[in-house]
Amino acid sequence: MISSRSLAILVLILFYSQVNAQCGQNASQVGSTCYCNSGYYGTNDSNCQQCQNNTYSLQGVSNTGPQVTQFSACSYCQVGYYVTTPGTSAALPGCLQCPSSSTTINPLSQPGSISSCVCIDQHGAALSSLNNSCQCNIGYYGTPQASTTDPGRCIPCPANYTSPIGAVNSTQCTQQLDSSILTSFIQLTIISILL
Ligand SMILES: *[C@@H]1O[C@H](CO)[C@@H](O)[C@H](O)[C@H]1NC(C)=O
Ligand SMILES: *[C@@H]1O[C@H](CO)[C@@H](O)[C@H](O)[C@H]1NC(C)=O
Ligand SMILES: *[C@@H]1O[C@H](CO)[C@@H](O)[C@H](O)[C@H]1NC(C)=O
Ligand SMILES: *[C@@H]1O[C@H](CO)[C@@H](O)[C@H](O)[C@H]1NC(C)=O
Ligand SMILES: *[C@@H]1O[C@H](CO)[C@@H](O)[C@H](O)[C@H]1NC(C)=O
Ligand SMILES: CC(=O)N[C@H]1CO[C@H](CO)[C@@H](O)[C@@H]1O
Repeated sequence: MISSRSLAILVLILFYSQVNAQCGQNASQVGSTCYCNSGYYGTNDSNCQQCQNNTYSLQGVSNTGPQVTQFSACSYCQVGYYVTTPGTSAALPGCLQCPSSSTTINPLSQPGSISSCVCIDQHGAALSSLNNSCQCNIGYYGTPQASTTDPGRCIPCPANYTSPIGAVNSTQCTQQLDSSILTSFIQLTIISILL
C-alpha cells in the first residue's frame, strides 16, 4: 500500500528530476534557469566546459550566457589554491596550490600569498612566506592534521603549560609563569626578606 503522502513525495521527486534533466551536462537549475555548475563555463548550459589550470567559476550569469568566456567566468582559483596574478579579459588568474596540510576556505580571485592559506588543523599556526609549512600553534604540540580525516593533530599542552610554535613533543610544553604564580612568588620573596 502506498500512502497518498509517499505518492505525493514520489510525484514531486519525479517532477524535480524531470525538470533538472532538462539542463545540459555539468549544469543544474537555479530558480527556473539552467546554469553551468560552479567550476564550469559556457555560452549556454548545453555547452559547459571545465575551467582550466586550477581556476574556478561561480554558478550563475557570470559563468553561463552568450557573452561568457573562460576568462570572464574562470576568474577564481579553486579551493586549495591561492591567486598569484589576477585574471583578465584575456588571461586566467595564476593559481598556486597551498602548502600541504593547508587550504583556502573559499575560491579566491584577489591576488594573495601563502598567508591566504590556513592549516586544516584548527590549532595550526598562521602561514606566511617565512613559515610556509603547517606547524602546531603556541600552546599545542604534535603533527598538524594533513586532511580532515587524518588522525594526526595538534594536542593542547596540559593546563598552565605552554609551548612555542612548532612544538612536536609534549616535553616542549613548559610551565606558564602566569601572573598569580608570579604574585605569590613576589609575596614569598618579600616575606622571606622581611623575616
Ligand atoms: C549552445 O552553444 C553552442 C556553442 O556556442 C551552440 O552550438 C548551441 O546551438 C547552443 N545551444 C543552444 C540551445 O542555444
Ligand atoms: C594552462 O597551463 C598550460 C601550462 O602552463 C598552458 O600551456 C595553457 O595555455 C594554460 N591554459 C590557459 C587557458 O591559460
Ligand atoms: C615561524 O615559526 C617559528 C618556529 O618555527 C616561530 O618561532 C615564529 O614565531 C613563526 N613566525 C610567525 C610569524 O608565525
Ligand atoms: C592553573 O592556574 C590557575 C591560576 O593560577 C589555577 O587556578 C589552576 O588551579 C591551575 N591549574 C592547574 C591544573 O594547575
Ligand atoms: C618525546 O620526547 C621524549 C623525551 O625525549 C621521548 O622519550 C618520546 O619518545 C618523544 N615522543 C614522541 C612522540 O616523539
Ligand atoms: C564534475 C562533473 O560532474 N563532471 C562531469 C561533466 O560531464 C561529463 C560528461 O557527462 C562527466 O563525465 C563528468 O563527470
